[in-house]
Amino acid sequence: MEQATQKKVMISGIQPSGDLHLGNYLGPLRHWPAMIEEFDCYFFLADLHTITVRQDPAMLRRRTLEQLASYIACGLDPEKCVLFVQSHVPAHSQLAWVLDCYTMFGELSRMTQFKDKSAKHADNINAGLFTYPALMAADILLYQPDFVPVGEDQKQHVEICRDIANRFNNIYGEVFKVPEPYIAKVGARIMSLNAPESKMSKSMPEGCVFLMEKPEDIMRKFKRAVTDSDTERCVRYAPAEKPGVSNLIQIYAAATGKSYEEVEREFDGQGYGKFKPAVGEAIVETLRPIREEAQRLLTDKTYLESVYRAGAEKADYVANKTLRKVYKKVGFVAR
Ligand code: ATP
Ligand code: LTN
Repeated sequence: MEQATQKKVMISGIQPSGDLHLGNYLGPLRHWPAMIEEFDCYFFLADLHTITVRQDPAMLRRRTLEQLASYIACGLDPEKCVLFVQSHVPAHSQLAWVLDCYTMFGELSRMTQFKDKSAKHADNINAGLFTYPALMAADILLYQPDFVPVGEDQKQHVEICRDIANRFNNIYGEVFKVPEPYIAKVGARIMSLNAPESKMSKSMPEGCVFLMEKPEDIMRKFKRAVTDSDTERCVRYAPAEKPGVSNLIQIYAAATGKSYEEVEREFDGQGYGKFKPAVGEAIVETLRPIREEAQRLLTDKTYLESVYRAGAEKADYVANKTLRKVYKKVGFVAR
């Protein structure tokens, strides 16, 4: 580990609170395999974060393993990056408490995700939901990363993480590296297939395509995708006027690596009838090898266990170095 620190460091996580979907894949996940070649990468399953909203314990366990299998199936080779479960590395919770004390009530109150989730779960506006960004800052700062690859919706959380790090550094000296968010341009905000004004999300399953979904179900969702009621019915990228079609263009471009102009040219004069199934097929073929490999890995629990155990050990080592430094700086007596 020590000599590898010449490379830039990256960290990111996804909550195993629902099955992984196309938004998670085309937004952050699909970019990660290339990053492991270039950077020292840490990818984790953010299980501590999931309990800010009530979870079914058995489902959470199942999804955590499934998500790990999907990470590997998407190309995250555990030999080349560190894959771990957040709750296996106690330093996350330990640093989160310290950072809670350097995070302001006012700044937490401004977080869009807190406002959205407390509106959605009005019966359970718990302290964890409110202080979530401090835990996320701990997740990040423990590893002294240069970049944090996330989807557009997490930018605000990376920004508050930077503010917390700067505040701490201003008091105690350069303890934390202040990381940059890393947001891919194409695919950063995939919209729901049946409500293209909202982001694709597991809480709206009809407009959401899951990575483990059967090809026929994926095709059905794409064929039913909402397009636009304009009269020209042409495949043209114009998000404000034609959100449905533009979203499909974005999905097709992300899956095939083509530019928006190339996609427009390919379907020029063909109407939506041909375009929608073509996008569906491109996604079915993109997801097929991932689904098959994840299913295969899920039959080998011993292997998955060996991956997350080794990951926790490596993560623990790096995280504890930062945690010890922080404890010392704030004045805790070493054990
Ligand atoms: P929810 O359904 O509760 O909104 P989610 O599906 O967005 O949750 P998260 O765990 O919040 O799942 O997101 C994991 C990662 O995927 C984050 O980096 C997030 O930015 C990204 N992401 C989620 N949805 C999309 C989307 N529709 N388009 C692009 N990126 C997305
Ligand atoms: N908040 C993120 C998940 C997450 C994360 C992180 C992402 C938790 N900790 C650290 C990047 C870095 C989400 O809900 N998608």
